[in-house]
Amino acid sequence: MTAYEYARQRYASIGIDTEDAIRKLQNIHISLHCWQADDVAGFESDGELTGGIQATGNYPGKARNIDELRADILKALSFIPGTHRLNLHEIYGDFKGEKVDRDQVEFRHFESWVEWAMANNLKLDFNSTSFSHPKSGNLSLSNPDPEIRNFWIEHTRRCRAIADEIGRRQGSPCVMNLWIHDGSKDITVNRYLYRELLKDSLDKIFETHYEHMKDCLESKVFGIGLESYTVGSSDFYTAYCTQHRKIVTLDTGHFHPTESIADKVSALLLFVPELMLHVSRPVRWDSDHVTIINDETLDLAKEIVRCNAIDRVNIGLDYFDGSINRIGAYVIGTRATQKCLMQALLEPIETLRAYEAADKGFERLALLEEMKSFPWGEVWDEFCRRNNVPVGESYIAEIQKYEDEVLSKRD
Ligand code: RNT
Ligand code: ZN
Repeated sequence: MTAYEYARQRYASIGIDTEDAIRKLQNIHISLHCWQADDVAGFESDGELTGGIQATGNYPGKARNIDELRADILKALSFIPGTHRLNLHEIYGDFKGEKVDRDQVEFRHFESWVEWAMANNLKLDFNSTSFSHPKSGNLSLSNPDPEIRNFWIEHTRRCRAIADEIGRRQGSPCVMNLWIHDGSKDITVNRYLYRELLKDSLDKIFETHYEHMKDCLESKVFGIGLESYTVGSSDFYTAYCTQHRKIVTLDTGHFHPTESIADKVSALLLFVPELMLHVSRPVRWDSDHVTIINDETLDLAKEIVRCNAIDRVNIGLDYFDGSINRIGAYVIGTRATQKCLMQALLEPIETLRAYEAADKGFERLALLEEMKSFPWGEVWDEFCRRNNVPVGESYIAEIQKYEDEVLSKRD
């Protein structure tokens, strides 16, 4: 009997069909964030990263141009089972040496991305970019200066049009995330005004209705150098998205450290159409460490499955660790997210719910504990095998090889 066969029988003994879990996981497409490959630099300018975010580490081999970035993404994907999506930021356009300001960007700057993605069986998602620009300052869409605010409104409107065209061409809606860094470092006495301006900017941005893209809005607690006030807070966007039927983006690093992101899934899905996730691993702050299997990621995956919401939750990653091999970082984080989903899909939910309904607290807790040592890893290995990607740790050597042959030759 193979290890998988044993696992299949063990799960069957508690009424779980591992084949069904494998089928479902095959249909979950993770949106890989393009910005792990180059520490959020992009191809627009050589300017520094601003907007209160920071990629730490100086590991050699980061992608320096569009060809290297694409090669790195494909390399990472070769170690990740399933078919996935790539999440682009506006600053990753194919500008071909042209200086294209953010209020000038057009679909043509992303046409080669769409062609490349289609040739590689990838779908694209999109993000407007408020940071790393001379007009970023501390306030963009909430700036009282009409010239600056209108600049960012125009940028974001154009990004929605680009996302719509991407979605139309790829035959799958392009999910466009809107995160802005707007905030302030110290005590702020005009909080209402900036939020009023942001609300007005959003209303203007969303005036056009599109068929092939989906809007989502991402909140945050604070940024570096913007510690005291964030215009786009969680309350602000929860209210806005509820009122306007927009998608809420939950970045797992954007809440107070003891807040459960998993618990937000059922609360929000009663009021907004869908969720977008930026799965990350905050260490003490929104440090954007590589996602791993931990209680937070597992709880989140379980809540998605328990809410029967796989079709209403768009799962993306968002971390930028420049201190380790960046392709390895993609592989670890994506596989970890999928492994958490695998465990969630193998949960005996009906039995657990029956215990709960009957007030059988001991039985519920005992089964949850026993599930932790069930052979889910064998089911995961089988999933990898069927997808022709390395099983277990064997990708470590392959990534080392890519580092020796390709990454170490950069710089
Ligand atoms: C920043 C947000 C945002 C960014 C990307 C680059 O705190 O998480 O999602 O990480 O837009
Ligand atoms: Zn994020």
